[in-house]
Amino acid sequence: MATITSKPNKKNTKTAESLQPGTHYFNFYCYRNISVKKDEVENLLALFEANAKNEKMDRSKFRDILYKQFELTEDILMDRVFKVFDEDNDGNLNMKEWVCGMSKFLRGTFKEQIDFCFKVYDLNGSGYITREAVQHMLKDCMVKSPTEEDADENVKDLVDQVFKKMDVDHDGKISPLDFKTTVENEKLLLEAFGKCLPGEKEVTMFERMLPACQTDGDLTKSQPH
Ligand SMILES: [Ca+2]
Ligand SMILES: [Ca+2]
Repeated sequence: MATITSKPNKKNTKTAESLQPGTHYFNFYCYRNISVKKDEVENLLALFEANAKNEKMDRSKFRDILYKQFELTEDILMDRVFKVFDEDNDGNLNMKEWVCGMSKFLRGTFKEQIDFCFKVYDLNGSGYITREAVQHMLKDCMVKSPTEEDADENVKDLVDQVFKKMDVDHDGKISPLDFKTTVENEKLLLEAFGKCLPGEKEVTMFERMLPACQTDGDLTKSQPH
């Protein structure tokens, strides 16, 4: 059984304090009017360190966490989530990218979630969600059709319907504003092209389990094979 042996250390405390501003994480919280130190960022950093080499987490370790902790399964979307986290685009996550990304991923406001999902669905990073991207993402979600031809036809119909709804300004691509306008009217469309955010239950379970990273706790599920 795998265990994480990262323990609190001064370096992490300092890094955690510098990374906390601007995130949805807390260094302190109040319990019955007593201020208690709650090292949320340190917990996140402990998990990071357990999965990182030379303070960098690679794509496969990150995907492992997405899959095991948050039940994301679509390869293409997991890769995009990684790219959205990887702000400097160097192919690895550093501590800041990890903490800021997790803050939005787990505790993002609705506005942050809209922005996050848009970036994930913008498969080629062009700043728009294209017809090709929608087709690609929806193809995997479709129920198997008897023939390839039927499948293509069904996807095409679906893409047409999507664009009728989401391409608000009818210019043939979904802009951030098109996406925001549509999702604000119909919240369920936030993850219209596939799961890329964790569910409430997964967030609760993850956050409950996270403090175990600060001790010799067992976090088997988040350990890569
Ligand atoms: Ca990076
Ligand atoms: Ca448009």
